[in-house]
Amino acid sequence: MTAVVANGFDFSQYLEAGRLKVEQALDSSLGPERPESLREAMRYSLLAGGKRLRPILCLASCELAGGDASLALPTATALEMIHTMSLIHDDLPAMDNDDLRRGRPTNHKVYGDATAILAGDALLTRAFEMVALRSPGVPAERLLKVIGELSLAAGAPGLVGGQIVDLASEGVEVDLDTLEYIHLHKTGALLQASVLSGALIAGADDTLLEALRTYSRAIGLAFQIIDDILDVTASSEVLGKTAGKDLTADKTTYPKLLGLEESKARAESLVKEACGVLKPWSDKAQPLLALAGYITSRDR
Ligand code: GRG
Repeated sequence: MTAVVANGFDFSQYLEAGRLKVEQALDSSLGPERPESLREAMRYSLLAGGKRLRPILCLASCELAGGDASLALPTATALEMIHTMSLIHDDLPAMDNDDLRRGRPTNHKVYGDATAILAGDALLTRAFEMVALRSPGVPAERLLKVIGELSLAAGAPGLVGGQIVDLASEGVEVDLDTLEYIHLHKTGALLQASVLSGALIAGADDTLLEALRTYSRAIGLAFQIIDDILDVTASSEVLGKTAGKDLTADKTTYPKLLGLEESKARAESLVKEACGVLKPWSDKAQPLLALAGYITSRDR
């Protein structure tokens, strides 16, 4: 990625430093799972790379709220665990039935369906363990709020609800409202929880939390619009997952409803809205502002 430097803030460097911090934390987050086959399947998907956007958003928002990012690191790993489990389950034959993820064969292709389901289950429950039992130094009432946000984002009010509507929408005409519902739940909910949980750990006040709620809703929707666009414009090699999947599965997408140009314009306008609400925090918000821009400029 080319260096993006604004007001002395080097975003490429920030992103890479955040990614390395998260990779290290993820590497040491598992153990002592038994049997070894379960541990291996969990590690296979958790340590397969990925942009690590959710944990980085969490750390950035903790810092914006005046917190020490290291206190948010266990929650940041928890977010990546929930995200990874959702990818493992999404790729199963009963769901999107895919064989390529993060540039490698999907979890069930390597370990079989049963182990993939259980590795996902173990990652999901480990995520809550990370917050409840492995977050030293954070007051219990803040952790409780984080657990609440993660529960809402992962369950029926979030990812699960979005996924159900998404699966039910294959091969049928879907209007823009339904598509927005799918995107906000299937993808937006966890991105929102990433931003909010970092701020909650830092003890953010209601004004900042409300601004971050608006910011994260907008970037969550923009993220999935760009995902829809990349599905038709990028290659499987670059994406690390099967390109053109939405077309094959006969899914309604933003490009299908609005065309490529208008979809891109909508994503950009959402990012503008997201950045607008953080204006009062200007300098301290540089990482979150740059992360919002990255969402529309990314190529994978
Ligand atoms: C969480 C209990 C629970 C169940 C999961 C399977 C399922 C229910 C939901 C599917 C959610 C899903 C796969 C949404 C797609 C989100 C998305 C855009 C993924 C790609 O995210 P990136 O681009 O991927 O951040 P990397 O690999 O970079 O992390």
